[in-house]
Amino acid sequence: MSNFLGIDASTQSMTGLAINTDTSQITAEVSVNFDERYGEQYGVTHGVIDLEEGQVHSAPLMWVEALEQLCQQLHEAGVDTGSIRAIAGSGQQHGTVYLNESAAGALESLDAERDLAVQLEGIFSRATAPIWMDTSTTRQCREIEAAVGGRDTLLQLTGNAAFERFSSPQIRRFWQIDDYSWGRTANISLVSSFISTLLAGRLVGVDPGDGSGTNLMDIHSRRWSQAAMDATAPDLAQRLLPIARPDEVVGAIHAFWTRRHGFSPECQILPFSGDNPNSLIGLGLVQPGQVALSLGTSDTLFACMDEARVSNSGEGALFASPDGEHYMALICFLNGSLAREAVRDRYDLDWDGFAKALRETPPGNGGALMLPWFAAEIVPHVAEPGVIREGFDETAVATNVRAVIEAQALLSRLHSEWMGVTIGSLSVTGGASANRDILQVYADVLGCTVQPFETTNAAALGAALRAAHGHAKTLGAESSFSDIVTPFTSPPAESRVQPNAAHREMYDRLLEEYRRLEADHLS
Ligand code: ADP
Ligand code: XUL
Repeated sequence: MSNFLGIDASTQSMTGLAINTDTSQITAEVSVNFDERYGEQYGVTHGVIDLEEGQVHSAPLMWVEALEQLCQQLHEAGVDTGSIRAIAGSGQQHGTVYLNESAAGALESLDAERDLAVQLEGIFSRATAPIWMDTSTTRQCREIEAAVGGRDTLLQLTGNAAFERFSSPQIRRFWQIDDYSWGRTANISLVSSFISTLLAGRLVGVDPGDGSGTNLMDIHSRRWSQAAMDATAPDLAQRLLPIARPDEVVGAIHAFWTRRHGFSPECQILPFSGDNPNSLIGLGLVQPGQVALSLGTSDTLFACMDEARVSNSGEGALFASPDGEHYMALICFLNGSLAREAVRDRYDLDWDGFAKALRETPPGNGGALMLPWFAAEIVPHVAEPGVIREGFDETAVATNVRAVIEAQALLSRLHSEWMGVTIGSLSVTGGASANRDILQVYADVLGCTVQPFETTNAAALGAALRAAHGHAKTLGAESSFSDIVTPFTSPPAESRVQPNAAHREMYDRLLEEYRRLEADHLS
């Protein structure tokens, strides 16, 4: 049997997802919720510790406990851990784990008779780990950008300007505020590489996917950049392991896991990556031009790109794809369901009534255009809420419904231009992807097929698929990522929504109108 495991260490929980590549099935999915199990013990709420003044941390020892608990739950769910051939994984991006010089020895000599957490409680030089929700490092962001020669230099070098949540500003701040503990720090892991380290029983480096969320990796060579490290903290190179190849096994699982949790000694560990880069694989985006849009509370767009293009206006993040070859862009529109619900509720509609209004209004909406900033927006940056209507007013119910959806589709087209990809297909996930009338608008505006995609946990699935790919490589089987992901990531053909070619030119013109309207209001 060809069984593989993906582990996703996310903010609020740790998930294990097992797949069988012979039957193309997800065979198990279990999750450890941090608040439920460890809320009191580690002082976490929603998985995090609020240290105030923008400092948001979590507890790495809690993740150690959760990993053992996850194995327990896999057993309870009937998973034969002995049949798992390889494990890859995913971590919330950017978070940093600080280890002292005892870590390597403690990991190597793990004893299967004792709890993991008891054996590892002394390996940290910092008890807590700052995570992606931490916003306390604005000063450090500016210092780092200045030290490398400016924001644009850092952007071109690492793919991203300095963001508060990224690892480099977090590391710099730690060095600045706690010189003593910095001195005791022998190694810095990310959340992803910390979990792979626990499984391998030795220090494992990060992959380029998660490395690109640090502001420390040269996005073109996929190696640590000396200039970025120098701009961050002294002697950082000694504290970071070289970046690992995402598709190359780092070694077998440590004997602790075979003796205590029944894994096979042959079970291979792959480098873990960030949750977003793993989701790219789990959504099946392994060819340039494949794009996914999650229509959730906010709308998040993921794209697979052939080159490392950057967003000069800072509208999106750029990461290396863990397929080892491509890049991914990620942009977040805050006004997603938030805006759709505001319109629905304003006119006392339900989702059926909302869909009916879309069907009853003409594509192009008779020229009515809306800037749908019901709340302050991330992309494009809009500091104050304010909805703008051109060519209609608030009283026209159905026109308002179509205007908000056409605006969202036009915005996703406009603000993905920097990626330089022609959107060939769009997979949609999230609550609003159930609404086929919304999907028809996206298909027409973007001029591509739209396919709804039911995901369980795209990051954990992507990790399991990466494990299958890495394992195939060790057998000398050159299977492409497309071959591996397709059976797991292809929605049925009949669920696809096709674009209506008759509207293409009209939407091309409308895009230009929309560009002008947006520019007028942002200037
Ligand atoms: P999140 O993961 O951000 O919590 P979900 O992906 O679960 O969000 O999506 C939830 C949202 O989906 C709800 O807030 C609701 O606005 C939206 N939704 C659910 N059904 C429909 C529908 N038929 N049409 C449009 N939106 C819908
Ligand atoms: C991405 C980001 C989050 C985290 C947690 O830049 O900060 O998506 O990866 O999921």
